[in-house]
Amino acid sequence: MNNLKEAMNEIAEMVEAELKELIFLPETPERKIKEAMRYAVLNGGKRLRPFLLITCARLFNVDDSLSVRAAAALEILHSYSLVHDDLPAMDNDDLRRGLPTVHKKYDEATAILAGDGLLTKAFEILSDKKTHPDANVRCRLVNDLALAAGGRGMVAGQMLDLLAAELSEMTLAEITRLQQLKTGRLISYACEAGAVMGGASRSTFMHLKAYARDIGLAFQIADDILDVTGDEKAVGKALGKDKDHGKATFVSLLGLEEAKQKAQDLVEQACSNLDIFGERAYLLRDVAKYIIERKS
Ligand code: GRG
Repeated sequence: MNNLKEAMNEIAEMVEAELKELIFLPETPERKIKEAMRYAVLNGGKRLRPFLLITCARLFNVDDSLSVRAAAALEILHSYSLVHDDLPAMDNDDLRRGLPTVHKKYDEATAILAGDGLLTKAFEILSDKKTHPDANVRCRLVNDLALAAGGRGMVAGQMLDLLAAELSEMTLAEITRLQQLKTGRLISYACEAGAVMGGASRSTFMHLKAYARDIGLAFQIADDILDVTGDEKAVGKALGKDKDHGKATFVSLLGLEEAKQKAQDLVEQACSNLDIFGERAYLLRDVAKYIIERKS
């Protein structure tokens, strides 16, 4: 696991530097929007999605100078989703990553605009020649992210999540679909984009996709477990909200022990999809385990 920690830190630093360059502060009157965008993106975070993207891309010998841009784009889009999710109209959270949420630090209108700015910035980066020399690859990166994040992906999942607050009963299959859309699709994108950038064969791509689907679900189960057993300081946000709102989660449906077992089974299943890469995929195996053991 030490290797994993080092590798995660190395990639987080690389991505941090890229993010600072990509969202620079202009000396113009609208500087405040860039400040809010930087605040949303540069305030910590595990940088899990960038780690997955760059580590998968390395399996195909993609140069880090290219994959770091795609990874930054994905992290920027992820940050937008958190900014909007925290708004009073959605989850109404005051804390994120242990700091005031963007609408608390600035104001609601600025937080909405910062989210909009981040969302569009992600596509600006992906469509730029500097991200990949092949226009077909850039187009695929853009199209796949639009599908993963939009009304057939994360946004659909968020809609289901809002509707779920009004439903008293949800089945395991319904919760699974909701979470696969809300959090799973972006995690899958991370792995898939690495493979797309590296021109992976269809079968290799499908193995990574299957790995990503399983760790995405395991990630969400771990999140539900943290909501019940986690430490607010370590997690950096208010916990226990799902229970307070009577929302169905993997823990409420399965119970704590079964939820832990399911996450464990998913990680094992995920890792079996990495056999084709042999030893080279050790970091992906380690990060799958980390996902369910994390404290934040
Ligand atoms: C507003 C369109 C829209 C979507 C929001 C992702 C999301 C959809 C909401 C976040 C709500 C939430 C807390 C989901 C649980 C899983 C999750 C995405 C946690 C945050 O991701 P991490 O743990 O965060 O990777 P860091 O801070 O490490 O980047």
